[in-house]
Amino acid sequence: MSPADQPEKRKALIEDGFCVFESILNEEMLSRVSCASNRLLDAQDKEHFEKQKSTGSLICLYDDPFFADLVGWQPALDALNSLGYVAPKFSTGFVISKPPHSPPLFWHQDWWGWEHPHSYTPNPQQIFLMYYLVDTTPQNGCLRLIPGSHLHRHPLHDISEAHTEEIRLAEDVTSPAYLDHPDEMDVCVKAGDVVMGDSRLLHSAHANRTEERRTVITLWYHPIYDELPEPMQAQLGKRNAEAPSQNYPPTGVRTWPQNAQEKIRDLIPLYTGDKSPLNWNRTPGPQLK
Ligand SMILES: O=C(O)CCC(=O)C(=O)O
Repeated sequence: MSPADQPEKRKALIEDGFCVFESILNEEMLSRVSCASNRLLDAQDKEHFEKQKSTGSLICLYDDPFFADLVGWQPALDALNSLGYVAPKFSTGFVISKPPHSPPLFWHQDWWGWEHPHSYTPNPQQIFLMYYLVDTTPQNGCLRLIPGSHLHRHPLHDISEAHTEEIRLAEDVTSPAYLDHPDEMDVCVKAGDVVMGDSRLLHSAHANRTEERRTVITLWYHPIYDELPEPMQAQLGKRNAEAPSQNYPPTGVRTWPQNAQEKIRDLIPLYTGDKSPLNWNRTPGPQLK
């Protein structure tokens, strides 16, 4: 990792698990991202929202090559750079939108590499960049999180696994998976700010009790990809081979037209070594104390 121009933000990201950069999207870009997101949201059928009650929506941004412009957005890459992350890689992202009057999001963390000892060290293997497209408050479903839970075990780690069908359907919003917790912190932001957070951090979102849609675009980057253990690199890079064959049709970024791929070429992780991909496991082990 290189020296940081923003040592306080880097300290916050590493120790608390998150930091915020203000006004990363200018008005024009905010409007372009909002149009593309609304287009995708409006194209979903009713069933999509019914299946994702708690999240709101979960649309992969590889569904629209416009998002290459957001993934490669220079002010965000400059912000990463200012934390000392000069060669980040990108894996995937989602359009997550809470419709008016929708339930809270369940508590969860998003890291999948818990079977490797590197996952129990401070530097983030994967971070989220969350762009909220409207100003957020506890009333319209702002982000809430448990500071420090990326490095330390918390009782909310023991609730059921994230993204199971039961939990996605928000059938019982009185379960601890959705409730406020005394250790939680609300992160309210302005449209166009970006929240950067460690994927291991426990987080969720309040219910949307307003009449307006509340959308966030979550992008996952790997700030120290080159320093990650090879099995992690292999898991991230295996799907990006440049010449997919008939047996292996293109997935992810390789489904985008060439000009969109080109825009984020330096951010695409490519793994050419011979290690097997690390097993995908979203449950932290007993090493998390
Ligand atoms: O909807 C939100 O505010 C948070 C989304 C989220 O938890 C995620 O992208 O992992």
